[in-house]
This record gives sequence, structure tokens and C-alpha cells, in this order.
Amino acid sequence: MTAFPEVNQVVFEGPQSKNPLAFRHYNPTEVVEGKTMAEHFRFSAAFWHTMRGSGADPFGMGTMCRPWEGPVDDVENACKRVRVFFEFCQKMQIPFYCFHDRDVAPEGKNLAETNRNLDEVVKIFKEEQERTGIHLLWGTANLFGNPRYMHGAATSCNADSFAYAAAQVKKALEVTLELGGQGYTFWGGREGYTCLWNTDMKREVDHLAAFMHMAIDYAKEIGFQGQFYFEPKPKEPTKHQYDFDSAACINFLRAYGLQDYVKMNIETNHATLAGHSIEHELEYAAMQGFLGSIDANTGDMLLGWDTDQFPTDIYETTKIMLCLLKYGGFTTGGLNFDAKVRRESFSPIDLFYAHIGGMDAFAKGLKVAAEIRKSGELQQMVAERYASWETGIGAEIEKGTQNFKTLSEYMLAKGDVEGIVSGHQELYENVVNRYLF
Ligand code: XLS
Ligand code: NI
Ligand code: NI
Repeated sequence: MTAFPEVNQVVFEGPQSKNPLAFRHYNPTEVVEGKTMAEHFRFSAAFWHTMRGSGADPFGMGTMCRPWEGPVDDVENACKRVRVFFEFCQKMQIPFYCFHDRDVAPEGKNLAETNRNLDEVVKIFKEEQERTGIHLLWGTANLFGNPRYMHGAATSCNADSFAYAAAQVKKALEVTLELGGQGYTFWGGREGYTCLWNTDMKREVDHLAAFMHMAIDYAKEIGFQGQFYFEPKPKEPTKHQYDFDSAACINFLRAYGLQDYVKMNIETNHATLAGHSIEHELEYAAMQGFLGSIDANTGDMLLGWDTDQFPTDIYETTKIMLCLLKYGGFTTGGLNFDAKVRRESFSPIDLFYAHIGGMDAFAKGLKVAAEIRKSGELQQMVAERYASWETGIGAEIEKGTQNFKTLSEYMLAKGDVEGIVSGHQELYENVVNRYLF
């Protein structure tokens, strides 16, 4: 049985190809800067969007045509859907996937039945992983969809909601371990607030930290050695999410002694919602040693919410790849397409077009980034900009041999600052563009 009879394996045909079901730039075995493209990207498909995205929005019901879906959302249907997902990943040459517990299996009458449902579906995941060689990049738990989490999960005002979330993450960790998952992600969901009048912020943030410590303790207990990730998002669904951006998350991790266990999973559209760019968020996390994984997507410049579109902007992918190359790339992480097809793109084939576009945009970005790095032009210009730190007073400040008194004496003798040069921003922009067109 095949869910996508019209698609064979999507393969690399080269930049001249006009075949909409072929890669023009993504060539998994092509080596760039000493690694194959497959190793650089570690592409992953998101089960929640690719298999569960219905196309519903606040104004209208689902639109997606998914012929493999049965009339009821039961375990049997869920198992069938898993097989379709693996057919899709295999045809796309996507080596990893990510999922939430509730994406893959329906909730039962109570927690025990829900856990049993999950176990049934996980068996199929295991079979399909073995059949295809596709791996789990990270697992996670949906701690935001059910009404029991209306006030948050770990940060809820209701202790039972916290306890239920703990039970859910316990199970999600077990399942992630069972599937050989390489990571586990915390995304805040509703861990934030909308009205400070009714909110005890300190208590909530303390609870979030306690919750993460419990997860880490339990992971140790069961022998889960995957990497934990924290995924920043400034707002949506709540007005103020506690995991606002890289800087806020890293501060939280350090304040609560979690910094040795958790790295960042950075999402493009979340960065822009925070008023940053993805490259800012990546650079900040990486320079602090917290670069973990990426949720690749893009927002719409004219819309103020998480539109989760597939990335197609080569300028943007070039910037992401420049940062990844600079910091040595992924170890446990990967490039997970946390992206969905538009509501109007309802046919199954659109899932292929969407992922092909994203993978090609990143492959082209990687090639451009590698060219920029090879010439060394930009690095040279930046080095010149900071030249005053290489010798003289600059080098001494960096060595730590100066203080306010000695610097004051230095400046009193010198009289004023010398050697300020232009920032040449426009020149930098032109240099980058030279590699793009
Ligand atoms: C939502 C988040 C979510 C996480 C996983 O905006 O991006 O999909 O990646 O819980
Ligand atoms: Ni995400
Ligand atoms: Ni998102």
C-alpha cells in the first residue's frame, strides 16, 4: 500500500532541473567543508504539522485532503498514519523526525488508557524505524492543548495540572528512550501569563525550574542520555511567555542550575516574534555554548503571529548556515521543519513541494555560506574593524592588566580617542550579495 503513488524517491538532479519533485541543491552525499550535506543538516520532519496539520484556523475548519485518514481518530487510524509518515520521510530522504505524544496517539478516557494508546502506536514507530533507518531527533509532550492546561502546565496555578504534566513527561521520556531519541524538547506552550493581577510570577517560574529538574532526574534514572532542549518563544498562546528568547532562557537555566543539562532549540518564526532575527538568536545561544537544534520555518513580514511557513529565503538560510559553520554545526541537534503547508495547499503532493523547497533553500544557503567563508573576505573586514584590540592598550585590556586608574592615566596623556573608522555596513551588504547573485 502506498499513500503517495505519484511520487517516487525524491533525488538530486542539479540546479538545471525543472522537475518539481527533485532536489536542485540538496545532494545528501555532497561534501561541503569536510562534511556531507546529510551530516550538516540532519533534516527532520515534524509529525504534528506534516501528519496532523488540518488547515483549521480561527475562522474556518480544516481543509486538508488526507486520503489515508479514517473516519475516527482511534489507535488503528493512528498506526496507519505512522506508516504513511515513514513512507513520506523515506521518499523525501529525511533521516529524522520529531513528535509530541499527543500528535501520534489519541487520548483515552483517563491517563492509564492514554498511556496504553501511546504504547500501541510506539510499537509501529519502532517497526518503521527499523524498516527505514529513520531516527527520532527529539520527542516532546503536548502540555498545552488539553483544557487541563488552560493556566499552563508546570506553571499552572493548579497543582494537579503540574502533577498531570509530570506524569505525561515521565511517559514521553520513556517513549523517547524506547525509540532511541537523540533529544527531548521543552517548549513552553502555555508557560507564561496574560494578566499579572492574577499571577504569582515568582512561584510559576520556580515551578517551571523544579519541573525541569524532575525531568532531568528521571532521565538519569531511566538511562536516557539524549540532549534536553529549551525552545524560546516570546508570546502566543500567552501574552508573556517565560521562555521569551535565547537570552531569557539562558538566564533562567543559569539561575536555576539547569545550564549543564539543557541547550537551546531555536525557531526562526519565534525569533522574529521576539523582535530578533534567527541569526541573532543562534549567535547569542552559540556564543554562550547553548547551541542545540533548530526548528526551521519562517514567518510573514506582514503578519504578527507564528505562521510556520516553509523557509525559502536563501538570504536567511545563508545567515543560518554561516552561524552553524562558524560554531562547528550540530552534534545531537538537527534542522527540524517545524513548518506547515498553507491552508489552501490541501493536496498531499504539497507536502513534498514544501519540504523540497525548504531543503533546497538550506542546501543553497550552505553552499553560499561556505563560499563566503572560503574567501575569508568578510572575516578579514571584521578583523580590521576590531584591529585596535590586537595590540597596545586594547590587547592589554583583554589580557586583564588594565583598570580604571591606568586607563584614565592613558587617556589623560593621549587627550582623545584616535583611529575611529567607518562601519561600512553597505559595503558588507554588497560583499554578501556578490555571493548570492
Ligand atoms: C510552537 C512550537 C512547538 C514546539 C514543540 O510554536 O514551535 O511546535 O516546537 O512543542
Ligand atoms: Ni517549534
Ligand atoms: Ni512555533
